[in-house]
This record gives sequence, structure tokens and C-alpha cells, in this order.
Amino acid sequence: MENQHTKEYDLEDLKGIARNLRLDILDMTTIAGSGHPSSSFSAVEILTAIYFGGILNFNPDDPWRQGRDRFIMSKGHAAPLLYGVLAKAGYFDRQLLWNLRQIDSPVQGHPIQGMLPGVEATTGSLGQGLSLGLGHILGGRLNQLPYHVYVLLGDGECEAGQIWEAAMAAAHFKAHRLTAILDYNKFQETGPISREMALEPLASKWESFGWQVEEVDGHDIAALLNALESAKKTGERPAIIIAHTVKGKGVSFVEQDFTFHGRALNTEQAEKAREEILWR
Ligand SMILES: Cc1ncc(C[n+]2csc(CCOP(=O)(O)OP(=O)(O)O)c2C)c(N)n1
Ligand SMILES: [Mg+2]
Repeated sequence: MENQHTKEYDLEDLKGIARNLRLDILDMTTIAGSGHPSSSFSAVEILTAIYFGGILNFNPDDPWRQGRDRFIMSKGHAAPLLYGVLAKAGYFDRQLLWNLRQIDSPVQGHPIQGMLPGVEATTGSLGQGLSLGLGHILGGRLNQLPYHVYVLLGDGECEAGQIWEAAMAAAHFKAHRLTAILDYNKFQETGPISREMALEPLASKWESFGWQVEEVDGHDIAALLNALESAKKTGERPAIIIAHTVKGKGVSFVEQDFTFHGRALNTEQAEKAREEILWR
């Protein structure tokens, strides 16, 4: 089978991968002295489930095979997480991770398509990834390639109107192989979502747009895997998994502190964070 990662890891392995990804994110951003550690920590379990839980059909030895499943990091500022995952999956040497945000490095602050194998889209300008994902679905339909497309959205990102255009279009085009995962950490850059521009009632909004909706604890890998499996069986509807998460998850003094958005930990904070990630 082309998917090298199907059933390779059990739940304990996956939790270990998640822990190591948090350490990588911490090191990448602290070395760079900038970046988005809290946005990356928030979605660690989501990407662990997708890439290493046997959900995504991919092969780093043949990264652009036409029939591959696609993962699009629509909240592109969580690039450190994506890079950590792609290195772990074998797309490139993990030494590259320590060049985050350096001039001319392929691991820029936001993902750039064409600079690294496994990066499916240039993102960072929020709001575009769901439309890109739908485009892949419609292209796959024309080419008779039944691949699945996964798109990770931020909750602040869902304040962008293009998300809702894509939501409407995906239902209209019966994009049942499209799965969005919403990293619902309740914060965006400048404060709580409920204050900046509230999204609730969120599940019923997506349902009314014609999507299959499931809500899960976004740090529970087993629950995420179940939800990702049911998202493969939606009849004709696209699916969204609303994953309730904690921004900064794993490091107590970063959790829910939106002033850490776009701020790296200094070396002293990073040492405390490392202890917590390892032992908490
Ligand atoms: C179109 C656009 N507007 C504004 C920004 C600046 N920006 C970067 S991250 C961010 C907040 C995103 O919040 P959310 O989607 O909730 O992500 P997370 O909480 O996971 O960091 C904003 C406003 C941007 N990158 N793109
Ligand atoms: Mg958020």
C-alpha cells in the first residue's frame, strides 16, 4: 500500500510523536526568535492523527504522486507544526527545522508551495485554504482521482468571508471527499473570538451550510481518529470536525495567553516549557 504510515503507530506512539512535535516547535521558534509557537501547539494532536494515525494517504518518496491525499495548512502561521510533521514523516532532513525564518531557507515563517516537498499550498494570508482544498477536489473529480483533501482552519480565520463562500460552494458541489478540521482554540491574534467577532452558534452554522459536523476534544487523538474516519463516510456532504483545543496547549504559562500569538519563548521560558512538555 502506498501509505507508509497506515497502522504503523499505536496510541501511545502517537502521544509520543505529539510530545516530540511540541519540542520541535519550541526549539524551532526559540532558535528563530520569532514565529507562532502557541498556534502550532494548539493543533499538534490534530496533525498527529491525520499524518501518523493512518488517515492521510501519502508517500514522502513520491511526494507529488497525482492520486495522493492532500493536507492544506490554511492557518499558515502554524508552519512550525507543519514542518515538524513533514520532517518526522520523512519528506526532508530534520536539520532544516533549525533554519526556520532564515533568509533563503525553504522553511519560511509561512509555508510556500514549491519550496519543500509535502507543502501543498502557499498559505498565511488567512481564509484561502478551504477554497484551495475545494479546487483540489474538483480537479480530482475531472481527473477521476478519488483522493481525499484535509484542510486545517483556525477559528479566527473563520471570521474571513472567503471561508463561508467556500463552505457554500463545497456543499453545492457535493465535495464529500473534503474534510475541514477547525482548530477551535477560542482565540485569534488580538483577543478572544467571542469579543473580536463571535462565531457561535458554530456547529449549526456549518450544518445550515450543508456540512456534516462533529465536535471533539482536539487533544484526544483517539477521538480525532474516530471523527476523521466518520468524515470519510458522509454521503454527498463535505465534513467539518470542530476540534475544541487550547491555544498554547502543553505549556501552562502560554496556554490561553493570546499575547503569545506570534511571539517566541525566550531561552529561559523555553527551558521551563521543555520540562512541562516532557513531564506534565
Ligand atoms: C488575511 C489575513 N488577515 C490577517 C492576518 C494576520 N493574522 C495572522 S494570525 C491571525 C489570527 C488567526 O487566528 P486563528 O485563526 O484563530 O489562529 P490560531 O488561534 O490558531 O493562531 C491573524 C489575524 C493574516 N495572516 N491574514
Ligand atoms: Mg484561534
